[in-house]
Amino acid sequence: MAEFSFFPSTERKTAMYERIYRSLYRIRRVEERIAEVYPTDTIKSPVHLSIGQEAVSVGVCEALRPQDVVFGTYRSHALFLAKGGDLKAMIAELYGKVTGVARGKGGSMHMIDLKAGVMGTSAVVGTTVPNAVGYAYAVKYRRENRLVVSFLGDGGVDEGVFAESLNFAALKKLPIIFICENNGYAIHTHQRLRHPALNICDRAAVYGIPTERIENNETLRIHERVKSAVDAIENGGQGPYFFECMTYRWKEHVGPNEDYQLGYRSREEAEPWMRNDQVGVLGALVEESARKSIEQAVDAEIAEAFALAESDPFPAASELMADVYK
Ligand SMILES: Cc1ncc(C[n+]2csc(CCOP(=O)(O)OP(=O)(O)O)c2C)c(N)n1
Ligand SMILES: [Mg+2]
Repeated sequence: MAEFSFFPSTERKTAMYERIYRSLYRIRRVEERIAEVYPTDTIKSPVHLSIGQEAVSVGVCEALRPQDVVFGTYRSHALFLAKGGDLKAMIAELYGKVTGVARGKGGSMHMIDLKAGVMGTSAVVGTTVPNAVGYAYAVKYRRENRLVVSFLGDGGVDEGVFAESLNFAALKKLPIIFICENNGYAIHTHQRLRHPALNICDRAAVYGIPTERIENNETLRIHERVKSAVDAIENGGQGPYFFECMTYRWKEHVGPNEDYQLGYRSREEAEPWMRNDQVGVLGALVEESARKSIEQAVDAEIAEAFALAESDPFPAASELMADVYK
């Protein structure tokens, strides 16, 4: 894949670092607030937190244009926010309120914001991969100026539909970028116990798709590499591209707590990832007064979103069967 080849000016770099820091900090604080509120049982949805994995969504979305669209997994708070999804509607959804993204009926795993290009996320592992490929097929044949990004976990690779989708995307040379967030685990099962060969890129490469594994969860590196693929497609090149982004989930699979006591993984394994915390790394690249004003504004925005979600109404009982397809 071509090396990334633009050298941003100092002002552009400062603005970019501030934007990326704001996005990382905002996602982290939103999920920390969710974790704080969760034990009160006012949030009426299971929550799969992305704390520790924010770099992937933020690095990728910084490379996208507003018209580009994303499809995600049930662990998509970070993706939803990084792509510009409406924070108030997201939090209201977690509370089951009618002002939520799915009018309170979808919960945390079913995020959507069509205006922002978040086309949908799903509780069923692997299902949004063919959705994204189908969308990319339509984009190509309607000659639309946009591209599609399909997020999946290392567990999504275990679904048969992964192979079918990559095959079709490669065959039709679709404008799609696959982002596999490899956090090493599907629930409590390590990749070593599921895959005889650990390099997921090798699986995508058999379809002739250009692939790249990005180690170390570094936001700027992820951004730089994905931007080169976005630029290549934008400049008339063909997709798909496939990135395997190595990352790590700090909290339990589902819920607000840590789970190192369960024994399927150790805190020692997590520590190097925590030392490389991207919120801190990017925060150190932003001048202190700018950083403080970003943090103040974000904290106020989050407080308002949670307060509104608490006071907003639940859907009326008469809405129970509305928008339900069977
Ligand atoms: C089709 C299907 N099979 C099984 C499950 C149960 N399940 C929920 S999450 C999960 C693990 C997925 O792991 P991964 O894709 O790596 O995502 P991560 O949780 O690590 O973000 C499984 C097997 C499911 N939701 N859907
Ligand atoms: Mg995983």
